Amino acid sequence: MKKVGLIMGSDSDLPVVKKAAGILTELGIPYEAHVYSAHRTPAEARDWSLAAKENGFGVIIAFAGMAAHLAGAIAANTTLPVIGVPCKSAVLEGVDALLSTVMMPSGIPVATVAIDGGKNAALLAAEILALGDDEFAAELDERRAAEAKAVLEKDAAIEEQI
Ligand code: RP5
Repeated sequence: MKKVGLIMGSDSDLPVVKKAAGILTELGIPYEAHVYSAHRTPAEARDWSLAAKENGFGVIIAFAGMAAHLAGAIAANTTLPVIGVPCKSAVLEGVDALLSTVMMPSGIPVATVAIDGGKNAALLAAEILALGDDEFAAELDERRAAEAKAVLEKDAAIEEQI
């Protein structure tokens, strides 16, 4: 299976990155994580993105806060699917990063998930990889069914209490 690249703008984004890494580990998807900033280390972010496809990556998840240009800067250098995760900051609670990540000009797409949405980013990456792997797609269907069952069990438990 192709790898997922987890690129964060700062090591302060690590708690959100770990949410994604946990899901990828559960699903058996190989990944690599790096700290490359669109602003502080633009050359490294560019070089990694340019080589990502030939280095065996299938999807890239970019995590950044504040004036978050990382996902767009990566997407500018590859046609691999790029998922952007806006990370919460102290001042504007992540709305700054959400708008910076989601409002890409046409031509360079970034699939943006919720603020601090590391888990959904990993699940979306898994669904993209599953497009070319029927067996893995069936695993994702089973996982979804198990989660639905757990919700219905909670529904039954609530009905007994109220
Ligand atoms: C962004 O600035 C990073 O992605 C991080 O979310 C934010 C703050 O970075 P630090 O000042 O904590 O390194 O580039």
